[in-house]
Amino acid sequence: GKVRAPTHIISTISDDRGEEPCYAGVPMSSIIEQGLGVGDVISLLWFKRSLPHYCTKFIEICIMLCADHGPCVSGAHNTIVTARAGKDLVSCLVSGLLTIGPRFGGAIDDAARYFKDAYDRGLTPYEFVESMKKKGIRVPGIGHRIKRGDNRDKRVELLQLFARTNFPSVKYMEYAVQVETYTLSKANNLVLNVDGAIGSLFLDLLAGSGMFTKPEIDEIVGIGYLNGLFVLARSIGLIGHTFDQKRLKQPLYRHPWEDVLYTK
Ligand code: Q5B
Repeated sequence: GKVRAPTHIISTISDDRGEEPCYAGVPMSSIIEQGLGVGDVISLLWFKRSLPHYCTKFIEICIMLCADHGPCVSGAHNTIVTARAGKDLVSCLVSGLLTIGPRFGGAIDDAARYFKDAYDRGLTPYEFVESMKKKGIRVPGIGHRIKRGDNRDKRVELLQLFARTNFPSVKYMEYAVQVETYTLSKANNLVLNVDGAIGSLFLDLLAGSGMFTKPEIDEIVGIGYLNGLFVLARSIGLIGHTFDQKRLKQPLYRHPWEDVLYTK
């Protein structure tokens, strides 16, 4: 029989060798003819399957709602400073992206991990939050610099509304809301933030859609796919901030001395 020389790369998500490129086996023309969108393309390339419409719509809503949050957040600030230093688009983009992490935008995976573990183990919100406090870990997905109990994040409300209307189950999100009720009783800034809303709701999507086995869900949460949603979304805004600064011909940024505490 034929002997295949060992390959150096294994790839399972796309193939460009035929007449037209395929994403997870679905030809490009079929994607266009069916009128599919970015949520469907993400489903194919990240999850290697076609997901129901409410799931792909939810993915698209996450992308739209996280595309930008003004010039003052860490990522946009870095991008603006980099653009004003005269750097190219990719440098401006990555300098902003590199701020995404456990405090800013990159708490979605950990929120999903911790909420899933706590819910699946039957911990009450009190037991969960207090156990995190004992370990000295801030609850991922909880807390915001400007959002408060009396000034909720509209993005979180929109995600919750969509999921309550369209998802078969929102048990993880409702658990996250109970956690928020408890954390808000401690401090007014400890709201469920956009990372926590997406993390808990994606657990509901994975568990409730019937499209994923339990080992697959564990693998997705374990590898950490979900911060990818924020990275992808915020790239849209960071690219926008780059163009904005260049269009405005903004000069080199230098932070004012008055705003630095010089001390020994
Ligand atoms: N405390 C987000 O902190 C922030 C606590 C907590 C228990 C918590 C903080 C945090 C977890 C990570 C997370 C995603 C750093 C946020 C995002 C995207 C964004 C951004 C934008 C966009 C804010 C004051 C007191 C202290 C703390 C306690 C705070 N958080 N306790 N669990 N989670 N959250 N990140 O305001 O006793 O005084 O020592 O790390 O989910 O990034 O718009 O800006 O779209 O761009 O700096 O929305 O919550 O508060 O550090 O002064 O803490 O609250 O221990 O207690 P702050 P701090 P104490 S969404």
